[in-house]
Amino acid sequence: MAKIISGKTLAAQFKAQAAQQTAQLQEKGIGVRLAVIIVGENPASRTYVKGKTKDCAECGIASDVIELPESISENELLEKIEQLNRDDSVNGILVQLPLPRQIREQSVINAIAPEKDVDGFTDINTGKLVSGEECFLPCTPAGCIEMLKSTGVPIAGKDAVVIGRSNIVGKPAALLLCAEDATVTLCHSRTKDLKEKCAAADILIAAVGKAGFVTGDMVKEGAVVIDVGINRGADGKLCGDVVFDEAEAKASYITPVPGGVGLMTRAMLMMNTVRAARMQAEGRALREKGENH
Ligand code: L34
Repeated sequence: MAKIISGKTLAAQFKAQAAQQTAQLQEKGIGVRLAVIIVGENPASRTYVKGKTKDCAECGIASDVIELPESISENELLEKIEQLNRDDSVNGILVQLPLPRQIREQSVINAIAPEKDVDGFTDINTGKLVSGEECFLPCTPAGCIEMLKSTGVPIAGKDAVVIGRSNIVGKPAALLLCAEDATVTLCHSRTKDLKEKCAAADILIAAVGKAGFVTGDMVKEGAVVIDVGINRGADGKLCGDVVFDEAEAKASYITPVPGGVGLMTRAMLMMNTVRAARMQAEGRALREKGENH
């Protein structure tokens, strides 16, 4: 039987750290603020955004939720982002995805000032991630890595398989694992012999978006299994991509859904937001010093 990696416990630790750092900034008169833009009525997005603002409140981070109508044009959305870019009291900007069809997601994301891109989704941030420069790490993959590290099982030299090649999870997760010296296989809908590849993985990250996708025969004995999926099962209950009972029987460690990666995504967002505030305050202090010379 696998040990459970509790997203709840680990997220609480990171949130406590974020709260402490926020308090330290506040003592110096520096506030921490996150602006979240949500477009339309997607109920899942609403739930996730609610979770994010709840975490902000717990960490002493101010949050603004900007609700915009489904019918909004790309230009109107870009204008809103530019306004937030100019507002020095806003440290982090997050545009909750997915966006309605008439809007090009990546052009909206790239409008966010890179120093406020606490999701780590802009091309500038992604480019830095690829070249190993310091940057804001995308929250979900960063959360996966922290969950792996929390087990104490070394990542270096391990065979890691990531299922799913999305820009927000699969691709950056593969890059982060690579940076941790794992040997990474990035699998997707066109991968051949997927079951065999998964069954050979020491670390298996499932980010498919299909309930029941990863079955017990795809899990290596003793593997660490990270389930990024959040699906509604036939019974209406929240579930991951992994058939939990089957995988749990073989894995050494496994993450639950709910109570797993989703909570870590939110905790990593808190860490990124405090970091953004600190870096922006340092930048301002440096500029002011420069101006006085
Ligand atoms: N821009 N869009 C942007 N950034 C993100 O990082 C996200 N993501 C994904 C969707 N779109 C995004 C999220 O925030 C997924 N995601 C997310 C965030 C929080 C949770 C799940 C996904 C979460 O809190 N999950 C809880 C249960 C939530 C429920 O009851 O539905 C859990 O325990 O898994």
